[in-house]
Amino acid sequence: MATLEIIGAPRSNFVRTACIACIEKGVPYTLTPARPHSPEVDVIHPFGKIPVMRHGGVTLCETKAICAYIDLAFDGPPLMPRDAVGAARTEQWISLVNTSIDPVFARQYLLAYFFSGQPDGAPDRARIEAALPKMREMFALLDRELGNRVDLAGDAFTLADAFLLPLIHYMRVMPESAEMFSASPSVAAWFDRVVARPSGKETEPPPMPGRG
Ligand SMILES: N[C@@H](CCC(=O)N[C@@H](CS)C(=O)NCC(=O)O)C(=O)O
Repeated sequence: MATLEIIGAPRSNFVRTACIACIEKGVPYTLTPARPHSPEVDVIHPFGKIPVMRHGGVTLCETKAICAYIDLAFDGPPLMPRDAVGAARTEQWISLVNTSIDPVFARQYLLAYFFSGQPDGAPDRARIEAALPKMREMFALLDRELGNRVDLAGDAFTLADAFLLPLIHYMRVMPESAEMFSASPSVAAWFDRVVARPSGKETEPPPMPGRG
């Protein structure tokens, strides 16, 4: 069978999640750099988003679906718990990250810095300021939750951690979110643990222009 191919930009948090899933599962993969809405992406994702995946005749889009395929099609440690409660808790946290946390941390806050749409490319301060109260609430939630457990959904690494890690990676380095990160000791301790795994180290993205 052909090598599994993840297609997307290495700086994308969702692309990194798919790569982490491959490494945690022990699945060899290649990462083919591609931007959203490029032809190789559009042919697989109906809305041109990254990552997309090819494995032999199987093509898939949407990170959670790609990760489910990686988890179920290969031998290796489970990325989702196989018991009902553990699986549901993991799904719950993936959903919270994807539908509430990513839209604020990445789509609102990070994009206001890096893809502000301002003519001079300057950060969109209004968008940033509007995100900050929501970000504070989310950091407080994560800090409470991660204070009770080793990993986001339980006491072992799961896909929930793979979805959150790439977002926190960027939160550590941007000015306002770095302050929130420093004031969240349980988030910081969790981040140090997950980023030290081979999947965290091997998928570290290139720094954003002007940032670590
Ligand atoms: N629901 C998608 C979201 C993926 C996503 O938003 N990827 C971003 C890059 S991090 C993207 O392709 N953005 C371009 C766009 O939304 O048009 C998934 O889980 O894979």
